[in-house]
Amino acid sequence: MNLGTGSGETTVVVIGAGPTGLTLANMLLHDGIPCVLLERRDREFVENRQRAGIVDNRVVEMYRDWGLSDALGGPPDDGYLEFRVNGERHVVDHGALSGGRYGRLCPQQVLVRGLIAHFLRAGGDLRFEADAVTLHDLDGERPRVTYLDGTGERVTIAGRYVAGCDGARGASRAGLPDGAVTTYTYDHQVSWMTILASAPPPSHPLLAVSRYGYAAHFYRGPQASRYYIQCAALDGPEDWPAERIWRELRARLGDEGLVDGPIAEVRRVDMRSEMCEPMNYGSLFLAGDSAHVMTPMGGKGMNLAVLDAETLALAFRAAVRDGDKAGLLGYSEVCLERAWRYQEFSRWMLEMTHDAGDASRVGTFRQRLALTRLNALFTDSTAARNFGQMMSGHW
Ligand code: RFL
Repeated sequence: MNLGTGSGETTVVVIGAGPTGLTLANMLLHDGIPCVLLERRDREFVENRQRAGIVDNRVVEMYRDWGLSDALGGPPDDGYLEFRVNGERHVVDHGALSGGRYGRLCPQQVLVRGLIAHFLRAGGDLRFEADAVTLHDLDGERPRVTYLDGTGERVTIAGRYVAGCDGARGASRAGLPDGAVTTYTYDHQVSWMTILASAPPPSHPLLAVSRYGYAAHFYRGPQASRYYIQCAALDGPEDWPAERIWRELRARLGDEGLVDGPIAEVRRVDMRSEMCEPMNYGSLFLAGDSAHVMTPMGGKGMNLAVLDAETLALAFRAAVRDGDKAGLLGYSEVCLERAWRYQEFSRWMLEMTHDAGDASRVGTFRQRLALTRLNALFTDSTAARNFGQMMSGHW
């Protein structure tokens, strides 16, 4: 049988070159464990996909420990987060509250570019435009992955393990047999318009609680910002022309002097969470967004995703080098415990920042609860310290 050019054998087939797959593949390469990384899109697309913007301290330390610090760009995060409550400023110094643990303002596409460069420099096997990726024989000891290469030729890679790092709608989840995992989904009943613009970033990440609805403003580069504006569930970008965006941002941020700029992207994002249990089936291990989706609130999705990659890399190292499978057996439990903790944090912040502003959505009772929660963050040192620890990723 002609297996196709590029067909062959490896130890781990990693599917998806987002932050999770690239982190895992770099760690495997570091440990000398053969792997092939398959990505559906082309390199330019992957390197320019803009999403997250903050790498927390725990993840900064993780990359340092694996010799991957060169993949991180962007300035250090000074550890300040501003809550603006109906125009009133409250700056929380979560860096100090976590004991001096600072992250990086590193946009996701910058991290992805850095991880790709590191992997290729180290001689990694990364195949872009791998179409129709399909998983086979996952319940045996010799799983295979097939795909169509850029010329349309079918390629087969046999491995010992498959790492599904291809997001919630990738081939890995689709390749699971019915009933292999249970998926829990939750609709938070909140939607945002997310806006990317060439406009000055704020001096600190800024979350605005307001009677007009939630808004936020984040760094995405020296002259680039991301904004979030809470919007109606059925709104589309066409309902948000530039003039409305800047008017609403000025009202919600309580800043008439907010400097605007050319808008590059307007998109609606619905706040949804998703959890898959367990995170493995046979020789397949899910990691990152393929196993759990968080809302962007709290900025934890990417940070959580790449922590899965490290847990899995350590488990593969023990299994492949020493024949010790305990890490793989415990992988799902360890990751799920962390993921539920992050989901809880994200939901806690979502309620606090959205319910405290506009009482017409949740009623006055819940508004008061949310304001009490916010106030505790500003006045209660234990609550503030807990928050600082979650922000840094150390808890
Ligand atoms: P990714 O980044 O989706 O990468 C998956 C990769 O797999 C590829 N792929 C396939 N490859 C081969 N075959 C297939 N069939 C494939 N199907 C898909 C894809 O092309 C892609 O390259 O998942 P990964 O690596 O697990 O990383 C997860 C993060 O991307 C995600 O958690 C964050 O972006 C979430 N997130 C945020 N996280 C934070 O930590 N802080 C933030 O501030 C933050 N803001 C955000 C966010 C997500 C957002 N979106 C997507 C709603 C803001 C937004 C707007």
